[in-house]
Amino acid sequence: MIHSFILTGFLGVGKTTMLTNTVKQHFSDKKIAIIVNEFGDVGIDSKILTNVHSEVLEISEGCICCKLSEEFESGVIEIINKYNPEIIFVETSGASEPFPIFLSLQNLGISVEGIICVVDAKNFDSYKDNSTAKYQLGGSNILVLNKTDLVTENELQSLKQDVVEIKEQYNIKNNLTGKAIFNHYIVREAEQGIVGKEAFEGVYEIDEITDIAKDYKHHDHTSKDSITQQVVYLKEDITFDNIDTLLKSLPQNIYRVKGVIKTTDVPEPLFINYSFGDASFEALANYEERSILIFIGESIEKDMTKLNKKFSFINIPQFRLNR
Ligand SMILES: Nc1nc2c(ncn2[C@@H]2O[C@H](COP(=O)(O)OP(=O)(O)O)[C@@H](O)[C@H]2O)c(=O)[nH]1
Ligand SMILES: [Mg+2]
Repeated sequence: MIHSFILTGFLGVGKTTMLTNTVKQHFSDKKIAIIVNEFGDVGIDSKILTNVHSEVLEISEGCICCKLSEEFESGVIEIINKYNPEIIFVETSGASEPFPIFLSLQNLGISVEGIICVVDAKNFDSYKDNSTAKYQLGGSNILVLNKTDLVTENELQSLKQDVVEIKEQYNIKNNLTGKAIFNHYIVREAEQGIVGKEAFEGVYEIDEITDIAKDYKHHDHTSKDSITQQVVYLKEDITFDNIDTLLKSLPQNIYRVKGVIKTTDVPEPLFINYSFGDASFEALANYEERSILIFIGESIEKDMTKLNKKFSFINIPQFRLNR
């Protein structure tokens, strides 16, 4: 039987980092395949991940939890046929809930060993009121508090209380019996997504939770805090300073920016990873395409109009990755 883990957690909390830094180490004796569905991704995570893992399939667009279950399921079948993996890791979009993906995997006869919710210890307060973030906690059974390097011990303890409180409140329940679906859950701490192997072991008996969610109600993504994206090309003569200015000028409701940019003053193309005010840059060889950025956040339309004017972006309204 094929086993699987689902990685959930809000935008930019460190899911890909965990896949890159931990997973391969713990499962070096197993054949692993990875499926990534970063919200509105432009194929960037998979570029990073394929440096570490050879079997990466990207489901590139939209939110697998609501629209794409067919595409997701056929993607899983594709990766099984191609690589015959023993374990599949699914990194879900930061804007989706894990439970429908859990059901899809179960439909395909794949055993789900754990649903890992990565939490950003530093930025949890900025996103904890988002309804998707709450359901991500409620729908998981392994909670990993990541980015612990960015908070004090006291902050970490109070964060843990907040997280557990929300977890308890949003813990998904069997509609028929009213009982919690996960008989127990664990909380772990991590830095750069590094967690011990025990976090992946024997958290609950999956058999207990088959058939539970026939009436599962997917919550409404069109609510006011639903998450949207905008993908843009950049003009060619941008400098590194321009990018810096751009990132520093972003409003708080734009949580996440990713992309690959070519500047006039840094020789190599740079992979940009921005979340909640912090940006990291990584040189990316072999990127031949145009500079592209994706902005993700809540109600970002007006802000994007302003940014578009200021930085002369070229909007790509219906972005699709060419595969
Ligand atoms: N300081 C710090 N930064 C982290 C940690 N984990 C991830 N990051 C950074 O957070 C950003 C988002 O991480 P990523 O794994 O892409 O998030 P994802 O959207 O959940 O997949 C990247 O710039 C990472 O380098 C951590 O433990 N500490
Ligand atoms: Mg990611």
